[in-house]
Amino acid sequence: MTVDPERRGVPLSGVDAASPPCVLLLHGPNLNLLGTREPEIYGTATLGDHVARTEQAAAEFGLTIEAIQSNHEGELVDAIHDARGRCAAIIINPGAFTHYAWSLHDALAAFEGPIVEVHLSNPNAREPWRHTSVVAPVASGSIVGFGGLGYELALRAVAARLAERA
Ligand code: CA2
Repeated sequence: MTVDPERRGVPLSGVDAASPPCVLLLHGPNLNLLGTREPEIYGTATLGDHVARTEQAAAEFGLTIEAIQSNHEGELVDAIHDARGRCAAIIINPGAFTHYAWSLHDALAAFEGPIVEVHLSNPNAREPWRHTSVVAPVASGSIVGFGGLGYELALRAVAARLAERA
């Protein structure tokens, strides 16, 4: 693998070493509407803003971001499958799927790299039905309640985990 010496590169094993390691950034339902409604809960940044912020953090570590948003559970499952053996890590905000989509749990369980669950709001401080995450048990960790900063923190956590594995 070629690492830009100006960057804090993340060595990898088990993924395609020919190109810069990718991190799959997944977003679930309705998150395409960020910035248009409920700014008091989710802030004013758009999904594009969050992706750009994560890309910027990734560049520091010689990582690239592959960003996918879908309102369809099966498409997210397919994206996770497609990342196996190809992407180094996954950062996922599954939206409301967090609370009941066991297919995402199972797909993520079959992914070999670090997984970070991100939520803009703190679901544990909201309605009781948001207190359960079916993704958390198969994630390396969860970052909740810090708005867009959560994506940057997640990227740093991923880079640290990948460096440990090298
Ligand atoms: O806090 C988060 O990041 C959530 O994943 C956001 C989900 C919610 O179901 C989770 O409990 C916590 C909902 C995202 C809906 O976002 C919208 C944004 C603007 C307009 C409408 C929906």
